[in-house]
This record gives sequence, C-alpha cells and structure tokens, in this order.
Amino acid sequence: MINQFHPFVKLFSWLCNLSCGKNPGRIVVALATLSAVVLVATPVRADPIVWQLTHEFSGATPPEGILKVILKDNGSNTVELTVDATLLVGSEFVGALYLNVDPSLDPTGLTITDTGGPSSYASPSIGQGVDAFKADGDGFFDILMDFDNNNSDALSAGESALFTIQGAGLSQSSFLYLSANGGGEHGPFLVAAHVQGIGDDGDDSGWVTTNGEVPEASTMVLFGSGMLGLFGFAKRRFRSLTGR
Ligand SMILES: [Ca+2]
Ligand SMILES: [Ca+2]
Repeated sequence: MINQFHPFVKLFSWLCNLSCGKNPGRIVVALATLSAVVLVATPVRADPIVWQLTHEFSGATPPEGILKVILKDNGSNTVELTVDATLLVGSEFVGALYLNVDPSLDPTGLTITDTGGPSSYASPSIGQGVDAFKADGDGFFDILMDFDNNNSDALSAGESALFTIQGAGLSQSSFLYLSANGGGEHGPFLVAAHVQGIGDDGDDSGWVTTNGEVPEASTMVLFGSGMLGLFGFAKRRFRSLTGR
C-alpha cells in the first residue's frame, strides 16, 4: 500500500518542490522522471536463457536431435541449469557440457549441485577452473560437466538433468560470456557440448553449440533506448509548455 511515507511518494514531493512551482508543465517533467526512477528501480525479471545447440562446429557428425541448455534465475544468487536431452533421438546421449562464467566471478567458488532431475543418470563429474577445459580443439571454458557414457547411467535421448549453481553475485546472465581462444579455427562460443551415440550404429559423435544469439543483451539495449526516449519526450514537453 502506498502512503505518504512510501519512498516514491517522498521522491515525487521532493521533485515537485524542486521543479514544479506554479507551472503545471514542470509536473510533466517531474512525473516522467518519477516513472523513469520507478522503472529503473524495479528489477527486470529476464526470461530464462534457452540455448538450442543446433550447430555442429568440429566437422564431425551433427546429432539428428537437438540438445537444449536452459539457465534460469532462481533468486538468492542461484541459477537453475537444465541439460535437456528430451529432443535427442535414438541412441544419442550427452557426453559432456562446457559453460563459461563472467570473468569477474571465480568458477572454483561456485557450488554446483545435482538436484536429481526427472530422469535416471549418474551425476556427472564436474570440473571448475578459469579457462581450464577445452571443447574439442576450439575454445577454453570454465565449467566442464562430464556425464557417464554407459547405458542407463548416461543422460540419453528423452532424458533431462537438473542442477543448481550458486555463488556470490551469480545470475543467469553470468553465463553469457564467450570461451577463451583455444587456438582452433572455430569459436569463441557461449556454450559447447559433446553429443555421442550418433548415427545408425551409434558410434559417431559431434560437438555442438548455439548460433551465438544473446537475446538478453538486445533486450537491455531496447530497454535503455526506451528510457532515453522517455527523457527526450519529457524534455520536449517541458520546452513546449514553458517556451524554453
Ligand atoms: Ca572463461
Ligand atoms: Ca539415463
């Protein structure tokens, strides 16, 4: 409930005292400024990051199905990671997943917990280190999740695995960083995975990644442009009403 002690009410009173006087035109400026402050102060809950790893980058065999990786803010510096193999097909399974982390965060300080997804798979062995893990010949990553290759312990077609990743300052956008140069001719990449069990005999494998889209960054640019537009409108309105 908004009352006279609400910080935004206080801010509006302050803006009015500062700029409105007896001129109603200045109220427009005060209102626009207040709206901008409220919008900026309201946390934007980003849509989850959904990567479809449809691009085979090593020249090996692309899977027939699609591996998806989903990162979702879970509050309290925690991000939920889904390694979604439900759209892989046949004998395809996830061999390994490689992720990057914001260079200002220490990947070894992150707590990665297998929360036991809806499927049967053995917990992957997890490596964490700055630019420590090379995906094929292309790019060094900060986190490696090495899944089991054997039978029901594998993360196979139709299955998905769930994890939480927790660390100071961590959010889903902490994973929107590119791999470090690995000396190969491809990349850098946001994410990489080794998919195995590909082909009729199930003995082929491929290295897959996204096509490099980063939707959250463009959303932020649009949001910023909107704010600039609002300020521009308020300024023009103020000038037209005051003749300044
Ligand atoms: Ca890195
Ligand atoms: Ca399995």
